Amino acid sequence: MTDRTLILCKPDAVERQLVGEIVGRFEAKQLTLVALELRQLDTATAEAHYGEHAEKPFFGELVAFITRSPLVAMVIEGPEAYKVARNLIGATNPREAAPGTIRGDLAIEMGENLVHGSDSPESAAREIELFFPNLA
Ligand code: DAT
Ligand code: MG
Repeated sequence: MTDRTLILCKPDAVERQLVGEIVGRFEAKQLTLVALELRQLDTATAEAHYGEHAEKPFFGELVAFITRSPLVAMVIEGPEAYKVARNLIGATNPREAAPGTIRGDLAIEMGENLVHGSDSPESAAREIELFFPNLA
């Protein structure tokens, strides 16, 4: 069974017209697209998605950011998909993200770091169910 993971091209990625660039990096790595949709997140879904951060001081900003304009949600598939995708995405703080990663090459602010990728197989399963409940 090939692994699947959830990726979000966050609102800043859509606003900056970087979706093609970002999707292209996953495709070039040979991760396969399974689902992809442009959508506007509502607050309840955003709060559920980032539930692990509910007590953090930046939670309000995070939810405001992720709901401010449409994002592109997608599921990609491949061996150890979540891990491979996280390596392509780079460190959470774009200023520390390695060159060659999406954040390392294209972002500079923590609050506008372009991409989300599930951080474990368990997170991937939960997040795929949240965003694409009809996916087999
Ligand atoms: P990641 O997106 O790399 O999985 P995370 O799950 O720890 O990182 O945090 C989710 C998002 O929250 C992250 O992409 C950017 C924001 N964030 C994390 N830590 C933050 C902080 N200390 N200050 C402001 N925003 C932060
Ligand atoms: Mg995370």
